[in-house]
Amino acid sequence: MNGRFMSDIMNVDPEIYTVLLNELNRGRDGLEMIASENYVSKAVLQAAGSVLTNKYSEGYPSKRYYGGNEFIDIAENLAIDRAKQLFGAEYVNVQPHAGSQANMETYFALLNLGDTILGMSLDHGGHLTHGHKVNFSGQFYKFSSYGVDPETKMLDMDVVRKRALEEKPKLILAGFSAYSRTLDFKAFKEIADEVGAILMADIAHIAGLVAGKVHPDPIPYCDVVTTTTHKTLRGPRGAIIMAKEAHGTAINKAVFPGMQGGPLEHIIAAKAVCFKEALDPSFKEYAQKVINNAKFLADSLLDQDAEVISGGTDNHLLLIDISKYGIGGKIAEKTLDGVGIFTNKNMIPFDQRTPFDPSGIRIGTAALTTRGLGKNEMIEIGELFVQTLVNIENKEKLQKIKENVAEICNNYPLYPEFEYLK
Ligand code: DSN
Repeated sequence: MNGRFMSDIMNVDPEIYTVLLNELNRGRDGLEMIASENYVSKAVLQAAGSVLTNKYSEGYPSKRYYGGNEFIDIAENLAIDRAKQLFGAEYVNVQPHAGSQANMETYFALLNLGDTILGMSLDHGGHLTHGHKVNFSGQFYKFSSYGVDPETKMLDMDVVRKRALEEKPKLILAGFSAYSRTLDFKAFKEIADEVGAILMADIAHIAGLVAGKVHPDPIPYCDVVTTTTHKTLRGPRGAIIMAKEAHGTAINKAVFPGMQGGPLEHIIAAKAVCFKEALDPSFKEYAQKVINNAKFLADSLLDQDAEVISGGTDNHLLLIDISKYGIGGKIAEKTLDGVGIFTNKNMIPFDQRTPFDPSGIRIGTAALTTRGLGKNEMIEIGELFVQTLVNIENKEKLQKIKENVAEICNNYPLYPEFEYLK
């Protein structure tokens, strides 16, 4: 992406050009701490913005319903082979458009409608597709749940086992979108075997940490593993499904023609680029730094007497109970946004408030680590985070915090080479 490319958009569609420019500048001027976001490389962006968007490729490599896929097949096979190598998976489908679709397609492949799934309670960190009543998952399948311990706010595998013995699920789901500790996949596998359940992991949040070998590996234990590709894995917005070879045919059919039509081959090419980048030894260093930064940030927050759920983190994210500041998540998120600290409001375990204005703020370190920030900045950001929530009514203080945030941002420019035209 260079100035000339952007000048086409500027001439053809100034309104969209302005959106792109403003979004780039918004990112440049703030600290991206939404735990599910990251900054992709220019190589990933180029693949995602490529001519592959022009092509129909329904089917799979060498078995397409349209001609002219000889180059598309190369890209999709590269994506599959690299994902297999990266995660050590027997089978990979790189076509799911997003994490929700990947989960939907997995349930569709392996279950009958109405079957029981045991997953993490949504209030305790599970995801919408893990059984929320307004989501397809909660409407088409019978979900039951396990949650975190009221004291430690961590998963207790004895409780998971008890729930599995009670519910006799057809599938046990290990995964979350807001839990800051590692999952014991071996223990999940033992429970699944004991009750005769399929074991599925949704590693959307931690895929980059798993790929970087700094998080316990679900692949040896699980029948199926789904993940998005754009969070800690740092690829384009999309998803993949990994599985034991025996499930491959059913999953392929569930993805196409079961749930999807034409695959997004420009995004699949961008996934291939992302997997190549993640196979580079430098990605291991990145993944370790993400975890180190999360721990530095947790320590800084704890030093400011913030209520960090479960007392810390083992991965890239942190959940903060903000009740003690006398505000809800909605105003906290808005005020943090105003000083340039981008986060999202989130339910905390046993939350007494609503999802629209919960008691928690979720933060993560994947994007800031990509941007190059380290220990010193994490310590400072922990202080600025708490100072913002303590001074929610103090405009002068908030302005000062905003200036501090701007200084950090200026020291770590985002996409500095982009020649966006003004
Ligand atoms: N919406 C994502 C997250 O923020 O965790 C999960 O899909």
